[in-house]
Amino acid sequence: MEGAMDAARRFFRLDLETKMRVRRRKMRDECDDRDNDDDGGGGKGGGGGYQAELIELSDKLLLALGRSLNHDPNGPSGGGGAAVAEDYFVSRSRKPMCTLRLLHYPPVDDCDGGDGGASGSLGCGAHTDYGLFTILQQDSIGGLQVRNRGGRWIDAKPLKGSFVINVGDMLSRWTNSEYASTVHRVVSRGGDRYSVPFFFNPDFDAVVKPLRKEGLEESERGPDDDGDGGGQTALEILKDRYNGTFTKIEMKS
Ligand SMILES: O=C(O)CCC(=O)C(=O)O
Repeated sequence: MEGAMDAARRFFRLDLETKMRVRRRKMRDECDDRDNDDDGGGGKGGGGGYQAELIELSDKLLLALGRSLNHDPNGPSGGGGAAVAEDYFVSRSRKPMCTLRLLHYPPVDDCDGGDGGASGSLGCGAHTDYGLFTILQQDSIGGLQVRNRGGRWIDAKPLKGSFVINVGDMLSRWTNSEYASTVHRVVSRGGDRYSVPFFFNPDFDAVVKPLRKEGLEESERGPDDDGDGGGQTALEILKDRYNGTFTKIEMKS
């Protein structure tokens, strides 16, 4: 873990010209083909050991997700919600689209305005992540906050050796909001802050459609009860979201 954080600190100390030479890959090229791993363990997505370890952790999370949604329709609760096989998500994430990002929040004078960020400097405004989930490593400075169901901002205090896992919009959509997207933001605490988010998405061609509908028998569903045109692939969803974001930026400038 610390190696990745050190890499972030080293990277942001480089001069601008050197940093600008680092090119982003296309989303589709960020797949990590773990079934055909011919590059020494880091996967085709690169990022070396740290990314490979995060993908291993992601597999565990995917299995836990499947397990948690593996409701037994004949069980005491009568099922309810989605019903999927335990390996539902893991089997659709064999070549996941992943992005490892290094972030630096330079210090700001204004800090959080004394009101927890409502009027002061936000390092990163309130948002939800687009994808399935994000495994986030933050340094000890703090400032990350998540919004609870009551609308209150709660500090996600840095705990040594821990990750924050944020549920993304794709998982929320897929699970019919059984897992709700995590609304989060970063308020400035004054010092330099570094974080390393790892955005995890399933295979580019995984079809994402609300599970409850998919779990129903055809006869219960009605002839065309999808409402979402049969679902979109993960890549289509991400492209739509990125295109939406970039359109907005262009209109502002
Ligand atoms: O830096 C952080 O702690 C959060 C980063 C974040 O929210 C994001 O990159 O989407």
